[in-house]
Amino acid sequence: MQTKLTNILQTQFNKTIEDCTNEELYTGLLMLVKNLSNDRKPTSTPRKLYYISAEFLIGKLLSNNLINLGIYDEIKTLLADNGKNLSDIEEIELEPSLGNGGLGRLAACFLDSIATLNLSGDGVGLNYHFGLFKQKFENHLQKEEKNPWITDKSWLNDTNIGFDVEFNGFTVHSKLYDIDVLGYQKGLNKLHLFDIDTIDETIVNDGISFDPKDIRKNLTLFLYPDDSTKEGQMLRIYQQYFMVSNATQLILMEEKAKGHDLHELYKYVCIQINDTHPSMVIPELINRLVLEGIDLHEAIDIVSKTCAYTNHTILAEALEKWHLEDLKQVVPQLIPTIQELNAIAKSRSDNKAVQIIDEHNLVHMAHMDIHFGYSINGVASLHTEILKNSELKAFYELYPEKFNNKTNGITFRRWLLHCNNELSQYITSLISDEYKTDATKLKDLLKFVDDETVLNKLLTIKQNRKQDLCNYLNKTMHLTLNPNSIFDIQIKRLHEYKRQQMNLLYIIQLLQKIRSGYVPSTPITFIFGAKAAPAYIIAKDIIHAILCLQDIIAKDPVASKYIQVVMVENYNVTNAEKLIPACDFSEQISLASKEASGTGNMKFMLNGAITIGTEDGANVEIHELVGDDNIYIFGESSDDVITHYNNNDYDAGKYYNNDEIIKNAVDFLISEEMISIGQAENLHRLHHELISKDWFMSLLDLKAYIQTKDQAYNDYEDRLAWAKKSLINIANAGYFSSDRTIAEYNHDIWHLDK
Ligand code: GL9
Repeated sequence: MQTKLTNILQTQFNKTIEDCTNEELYTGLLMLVKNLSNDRKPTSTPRKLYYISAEFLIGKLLSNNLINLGIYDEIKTLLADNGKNLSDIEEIELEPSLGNGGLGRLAACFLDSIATLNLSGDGVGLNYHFGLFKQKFENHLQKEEKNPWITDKSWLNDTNIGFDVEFNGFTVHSKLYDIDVLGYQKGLNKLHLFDIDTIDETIVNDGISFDPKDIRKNLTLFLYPDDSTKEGQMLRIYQQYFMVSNATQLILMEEKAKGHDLHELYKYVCIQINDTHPSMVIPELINRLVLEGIDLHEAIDIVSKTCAYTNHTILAEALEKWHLEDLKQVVPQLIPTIQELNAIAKSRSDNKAVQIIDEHNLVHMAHMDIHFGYSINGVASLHTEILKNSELKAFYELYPEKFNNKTNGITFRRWLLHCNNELSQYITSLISDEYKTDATKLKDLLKFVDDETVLNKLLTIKQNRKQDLCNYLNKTMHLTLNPNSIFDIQIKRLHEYKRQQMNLLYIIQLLQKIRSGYVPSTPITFIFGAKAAPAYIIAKDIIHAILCLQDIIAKDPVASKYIQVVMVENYNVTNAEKLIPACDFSEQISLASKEASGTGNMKFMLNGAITIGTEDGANVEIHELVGDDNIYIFGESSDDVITHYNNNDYDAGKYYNNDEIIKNAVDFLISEEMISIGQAENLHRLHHELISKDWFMSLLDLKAYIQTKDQAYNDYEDRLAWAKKSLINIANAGYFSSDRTIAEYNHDIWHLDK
């Protein structure tokens, strides 16, 4: 490697490693990785998967590519020998923010595992120039700024491929950029990101506004933007059609080049529809097969055997429904096909719940996916059960054989080997490195549950990561954290169902307890990281309240000795990689039934944090794996929550009025103290929301949450017992490797190697 790298640097900059700047070294490493990718054998299986997704939250790629090429240690040492630091060079890379959260990050983990299992499977998505906004805090409020990430030195490779995409009245020409996806030790696939060459970046001032008048200048500027306005919704339709029309043309181009018979497309191709954003691929592919001379009904049959759909949420607002009229305005060519599909669906069932076009002329994209896809899966076992038994019950009765569960997973390359190298190496020293390709081998760690040397070492590694996080936050955000405090972390999108507001209320009641004389045994640092959708008012109010409380506690001479609140700015993949390994308590406190799976919960567990959570999403499976003693579970069950919704009998006011602790905590939001540093309007709005609506029932579980957390903090004091819990979590995390998830997708849905 040394010769290869020095040659590149010599030709590019006429310099040695030692003389290069970090920027030059970054460029050199980028070129080295690209060269090595070219030497690698691409995957080739009889069938090929196209994973179409509006989001791929890939994170920075340098280190992961070095790891997957097996040259990370070598390069790190080589640089160090020349006075250079690989982590400083990593800083140069900009993180592409091509996703919102879990759904997009899952797609990125999946690409890593598909390549690692040596399966042919490419991602297809869009090349958003500014991605999701960059979050800034100003006056305790979230501000959105643009987030450019594309530079001339990037992982994007130009291709000569482009297609015409027709909209009502105009055509745009696309341009395809590819990113190589390197599997661990073997496998090479591609992430295809489509763009247009007429995009105009200068239209943008802030991180969210665009000019809706000319789609050709706006189409790929942002990750699907604010859909609270009509313009925002229309732009989403344009983006989605642009994505799937390009995907379809790419697939047909590749299939023809392979000489495959399009009548048998399903034998060679599988399309995974990641949530409902790519659903228009169904009518688009039907139309294009018809253009190839295939009869309409045969085309529908072919597509039905080619497409599979993953559902990622039961939140109704996230399941896309478009007005037929709006679709007609953007893509009139799809309307007759959608109407035909609707007619077929009606002939299969007259149940209104399964219609594609409803009585308000809304087109239900998920319904189209279920009727005309051959598989539908949820992302954790509880979630799939809820789909089958309530949300999509009518569909399950119609097509029981199509439903299946695929519990999410995470790539251990990024979420252990890269982000916690010391832990990974220590595990290797205990049980060999077989767990890197077979994650179930982590179970061998259970031999050491009572080994004090091992337990102490785990505590030391955790302490090292906490110190690393302190240094990082100090350098990047000028925050000072106490490395000897408990790190209690909630990082995820800001949404009421995830209940950051319940965590906030816990902290408030603890502050009040400390002010009346209580002294915690160990100080606690409460860390949050979350972006709120720009138009989601209550979510932004919750951020505001957290930031105000952060200030109040910091200024309180007594309370600040014991507790600190820190809201990390611009939460993203890069800072998740620092936060997760440093965590003691993983907050997974969504209202039961609402979090389809969660994947942060898995990353924390793998890094030895203990979960405090509800019986929701994949928490249920974590609980089953680690047992009652190694997780803190609280709150009402999903069945009871669903019953509350069905009976419409939840009354937040009752909980507020009947409990002093709850009342005092909630009222603190509109106390003199809060209002004097925050915005009265926002704080009153949040207060009012909590006591009158509280749609996601944070007051319902608050008492149980307080008790459980107090117990958990108490247990933390016995350090060896705590380390044992930690070890049991790590040892049982193997199930959540995305290699396992992808092997299941392949075995049950894709059949790529058969
Ligand atoms: C989500 C679910 O909410 C998560 O529970 C799940 O883990 C992921 C991946 O399956 O999918 N569905 C969804 O719409 N998002 C998810 O994270 N949203 C975002 O990514 C913002």
